[in-house]
Amino acid sequence: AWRKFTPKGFTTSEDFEKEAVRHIETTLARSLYNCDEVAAYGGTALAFRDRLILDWNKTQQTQTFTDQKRVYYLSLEFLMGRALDNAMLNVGQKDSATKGLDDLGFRMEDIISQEHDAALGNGGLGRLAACFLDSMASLNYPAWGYGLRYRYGIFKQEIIDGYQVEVPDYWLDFNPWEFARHDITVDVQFYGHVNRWQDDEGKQHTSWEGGETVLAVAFDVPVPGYETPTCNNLRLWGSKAASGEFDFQKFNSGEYEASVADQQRAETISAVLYPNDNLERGKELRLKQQYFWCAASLYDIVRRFKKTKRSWKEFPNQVAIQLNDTHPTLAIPELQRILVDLEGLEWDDAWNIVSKTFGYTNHTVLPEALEKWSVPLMQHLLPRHLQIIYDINLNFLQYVERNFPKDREMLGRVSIIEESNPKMVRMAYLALIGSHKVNGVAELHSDLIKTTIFKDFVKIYGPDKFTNVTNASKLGGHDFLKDLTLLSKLEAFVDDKEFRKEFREIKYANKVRLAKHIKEHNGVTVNPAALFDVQVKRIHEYKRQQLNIFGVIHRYLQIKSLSAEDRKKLAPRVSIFGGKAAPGYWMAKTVIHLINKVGDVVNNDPDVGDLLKVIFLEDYNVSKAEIITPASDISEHISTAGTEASGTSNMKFCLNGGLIIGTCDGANIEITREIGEENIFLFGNLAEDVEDLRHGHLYNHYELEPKLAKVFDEIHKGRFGDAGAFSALLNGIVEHGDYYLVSDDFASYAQTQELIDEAYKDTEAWTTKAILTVARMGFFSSDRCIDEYAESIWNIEPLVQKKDD
Ligand code: 26M
Repeated sequence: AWRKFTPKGFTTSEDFEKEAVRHIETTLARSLYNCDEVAAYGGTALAFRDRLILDWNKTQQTQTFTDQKRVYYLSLEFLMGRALDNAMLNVGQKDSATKGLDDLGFRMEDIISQEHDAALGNGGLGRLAACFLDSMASLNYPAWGYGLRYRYGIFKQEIIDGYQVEVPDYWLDFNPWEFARHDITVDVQFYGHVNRWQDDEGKQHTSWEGGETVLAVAFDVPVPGYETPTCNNLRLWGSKAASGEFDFQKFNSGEYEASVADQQRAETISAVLYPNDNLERGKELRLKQQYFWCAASLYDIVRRFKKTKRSWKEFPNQVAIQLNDTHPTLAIPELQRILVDLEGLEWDDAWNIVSKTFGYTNHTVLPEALEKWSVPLMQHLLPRHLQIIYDINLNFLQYVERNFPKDREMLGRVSIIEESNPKMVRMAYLALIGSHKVNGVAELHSDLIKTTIFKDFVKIYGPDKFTNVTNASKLGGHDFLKDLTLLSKLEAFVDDKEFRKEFREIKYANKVRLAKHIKEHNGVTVNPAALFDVQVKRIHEYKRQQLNIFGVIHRYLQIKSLSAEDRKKLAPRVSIFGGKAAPGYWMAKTVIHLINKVGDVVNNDPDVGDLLKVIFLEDYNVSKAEIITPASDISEHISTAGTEASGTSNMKFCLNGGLIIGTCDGANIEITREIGEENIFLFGNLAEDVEDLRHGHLYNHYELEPKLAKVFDEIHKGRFGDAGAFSALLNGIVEHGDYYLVSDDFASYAQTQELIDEAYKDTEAWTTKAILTVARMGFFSSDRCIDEYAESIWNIEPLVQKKDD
């Protein structure tokens, strides 16, 4: 609606053309007569960028003048995908541009696909951060994101002979969406030593001296809201050698090579995104990334606050900082250091400010994902921060001791320092102790953290420090409907014949589009009338892609056992997989290999034909998700109960008119509550039973589920290539305790898949389920989610801009 009052820039296809051509000829210095799709993309992006920038400047100016409380979202990952389509959707005028491009001889779809994904994230956590930025802008919250400007995002995945191969993702060649602010820099210090002294009045001082300095340079990315003039900022830090270190000292003293090496070492900090998802490996460079980014962001936030000349007491009234998992936890001791060492506040006054400022979101209970850093490493890299962490811990443990004098064991359990060899800093405890609120990301998950990893802390702080904010998703340009508040109105159309027909036609068209993609990329012809069964997400044992592929093999064996006559009664299915394995995660890579081998056999078996196809889609990412998600009939969210904190693609699939098969885990439970249990296919053991089942595996003899045993026999016989390649995968289940309960859940899974086959045959009933699902998903809008954070954690208000004159 704001657009109607603020007709800046072009509003017709002719005006768009003028702007795009001007940029192609001048900004890009390309002559029109050899204008290719790359240049047309550049011209289009720059034309829309101009419109964003005006809003962006205005928004930032208004936020500065109004000076109300702001929220800073600290995340090492922002999985943004492509920006142009989003900019067009938010600014409006996509139709003018489409028409204009058509006049110039281009198709909008081809131009959009020229853009490189901004793939600065691994999976759910990074994608959530991107959705949050979008909603914070759409709802007019004064909010900034802070992250790292990786030169290489998540690797590109190639599948060669059925194996994953990683290729670097260099994405910055031409990025019109970032603005280098070479004048906005921060010196970030590493290593060195701590100095303590007393001044003339006897006051203690502490300073951190020596070591090396790396320069953080700001790169700003505009974040436009949907149908609002608010345009927020995402500030990404790039690392550079601090001048002085490079050009003067060493360069002039003839140490040219050493100075180049210094420069490269500095630039290495922001060079690459660590490609682990839910796994912590304790690498020094990762810790350097974390401190570099926390220090630069905190300096920037404090600098902005100091310009207002307010007293330090007011800091938490002006600033909320949200920690996206424990990755930014060093921001806590860093703010304490700034206040005590640099600004001269008393420890307790400073700590009061710090712990009112931060909120911490936990995204996982998997033990291997909980961040711990070795004390010797921290001592070496961040000597002053380690001292501060010890002091925070001392104060905390004294408080615990006073309040729980009888429970001596508790002190060791809740200490920030784990007394192992080497000693370790438990980042989740530090994040919790230094924050005023801790939240989980779905109801079950928020309950689980209170009864497992943070159990003692509920006793210490009481339950009110802990809360739940269920994750959510954003509806983008390719989705069924754009306005989630209108979703519920759909329910009234569930019996409308015309609507039902159109609904099915859209789904079918989306499946045709995906079938075309599969033909082009996998060389396999799939029938768009078949049931499309999709599992796309990071490959991880807890997400159980192995359960899915074993189910596919089971289906294949069943088809093979039937007569040609009986086969005709079966429902045709396409099983579609996609997702990246962390490069060092061998079990996950084995699962990818098995899926591809099964595909080779099944897709070329003339007995099977259209009844079953198995597809692995290479390099699953945000822009591919835009093609895959709307084309699914069923998607799989089948983690071992209690392991998937929330999941967000489950919501995305439902919002796009697909049904889901899932376990009682993460947000699946709340999705069920919203859409009705008759509209979802749930199966498997419950979270409360998992511990006992695992225990039983370890201490009693256990039998493999019989149908699964048959599947394993066929793999052993070499039906899908050399069985040796899969022995670790099978042995984990047969001999090593089946930690993820694949066998325990197999019968229930296979049976539920049969129910799905039957349900899909009844097109009318299926359509009803799908429509009701979409209509009842309003709760899972990221706008709702951000309002909850704003109200219950950040205590901030929207800042609506005055109408332009
Ligand atoms: C840690 C150390 C070194 C390198 C990388 C990491 C790391 C990176 C990403 C650890 C965890 C990371 O992400 C975890 C994640 O994506 N969690 C998911 O968060 C989603 C949003 O809340 C949830 O929906 C998913 O259930 C949860 O798995």
